[in-house]
Amino acid sequence: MASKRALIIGITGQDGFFLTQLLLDKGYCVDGLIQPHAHDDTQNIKIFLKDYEKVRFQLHYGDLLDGGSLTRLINKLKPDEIYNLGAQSHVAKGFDVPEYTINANGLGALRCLEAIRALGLEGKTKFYQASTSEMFGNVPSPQSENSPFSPQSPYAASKLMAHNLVQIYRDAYGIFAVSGILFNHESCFRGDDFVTQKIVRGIASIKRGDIKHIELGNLDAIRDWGHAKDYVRGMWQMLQRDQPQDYILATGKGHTVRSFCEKSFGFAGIDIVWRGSGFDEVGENKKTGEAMVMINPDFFRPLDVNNLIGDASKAREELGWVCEFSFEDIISEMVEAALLPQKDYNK
Ligand code: NAP
Ligand code: G4F
Repeated sequence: MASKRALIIGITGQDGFFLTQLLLDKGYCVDGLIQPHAHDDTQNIKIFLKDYEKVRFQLHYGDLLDGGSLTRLINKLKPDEIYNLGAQSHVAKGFDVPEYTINANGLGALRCLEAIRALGLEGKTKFYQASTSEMFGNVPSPQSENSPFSPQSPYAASKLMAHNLVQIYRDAYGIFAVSGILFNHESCFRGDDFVTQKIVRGIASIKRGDIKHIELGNLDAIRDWGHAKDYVRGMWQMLQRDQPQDYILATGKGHTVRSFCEKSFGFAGIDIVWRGSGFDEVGENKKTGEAMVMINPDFFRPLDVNNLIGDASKAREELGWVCEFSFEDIISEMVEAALLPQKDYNK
C-alpha cells in the first residue's frame, strides 16, 4: 500500500517537530510548509532532511497569509491529511499585533479550508486545526467540550474564528475537519518566550552566572501543562476516526506559574522561598537569601486567563488517548535541556 501523505503547516514549531517524528515513524511521506523567511535547514527539523534525504520529507515555501501559495501546494501534494499548526501562537504578542494574529490564525485556517473545497478534495483530504484552551477564557474549570467559549485576547478570538469555521466547513461541505482543543503542552523545543521555557532557561543563566534573577508577570495563573509528544499523538488519533469530531487534550491537573518556578529551581538544586506580595513578591534562594525571581509589571497582560484545567475524558474514552509524561517529567526534561545547551536533542 502506498504511504499516506501529510502536509504540516507550522512544521518549524514545537508541535511540528514531534508530529513530523511521529508521522515519519508511521511510514508517512511528510511535507512541511515553511515561511519565506525560513531556510530549508531550519532549526529543529533539519535532522529529518538528513535522515530522510528528501525522499519521505520535503519542505515547501508558503504562508498562511497567502491563499494562492496554500492552494497551489495543496493541489500539488493532494495530501491525505493536513495539520494546521501554523499560528502567531504567543498570547501576549497577540495584543501587540492583533490584526496579524487574526489574519494568520483565523483567516489562515479559512484559506486552508477554502483550498480543500475549491480543489474538490472534500472526500480525500482530512484537516486538523490547532484549537486552544485559551478559547475558554475564564469560564470555570475543568473545561470540557461542552463548556462555553469566552475568549479574552485577540489570539483566543483568532483561534475561535478558526474553530467555528472548521465546524461550518465540516457541516456545510462534508470536509473531514476536526479541531483539537489543546491545553498547554511543553518540551525542550518550546519557544523561548513562553513562561516554562523562560523559567528553565533563566535558571540555567543564573547557574552560569550570566544573570542574577528572572523577571516574570502573573505567578498566580493556573495552567494544565502536558508534554507535546503526548499531544501530537492525540492529533493523529483524531484524524484516524471514521467520523470527524472535536476533542480536548489535557492532563486534568492544574499548577500555578509559581509552582512551576519552585519545582524547576528545585530540579536545578535551588530551594526557593516566597516573600512579599503583589508586584513586591520575590522568590528567594532559601540558602543565600538572594532574589531569584522578581515581578516585572511589563509581563502582565491587558487581560489574562487564570484557571485552565481540562477534562479530556472524551479523548481517553473514544480515542484511547493517554498521557505518558507527568508534570515532573516535563520539568526535569526541560531543566536538563536548559542546563546542557550543548546536548543535541535531535538525536
Ligand atoms: P509554535 O512553536 O509557535 O509554532 C508555530 C508555527 O507556526 C511555526 O512553525 C511558525 O513558523 C508557523 N507560522 C507562524 N506564522 C505563520 C504564517 N503566517 N504562515 C505559516 N506558518 C506560520 O507553536 P506550537 O507550540 O508548536 O503550537 C502549534 C499550534 O498549536 C499553534 O497553532 C498554537 O497556536 C496551537 N496551540 C499550542 C498549544 C501549546 O501549548 N503549545 C496549545 C494549544 C494550541 P516560524 O517558525 O517561521 O515562525
Ligand atoms: O507560557 P504562556 O505564554 O502560555 P499561554 O498564554 O498559556 O499560551 C500558551 O498556551 C495556550 C493554550 O492554553 C496556547 F494556545 C498558546 O498558543 C500558548 O502555547 O503563559 C502562561 C501563563 C500566563 O498566564 C502568563 O500571564 O504564564 C503567565 N506568565 C507570567 N509571567 C508569563 C510570564 N508568560 C510569559 N510568556 N512570560 C512571562 O514572563
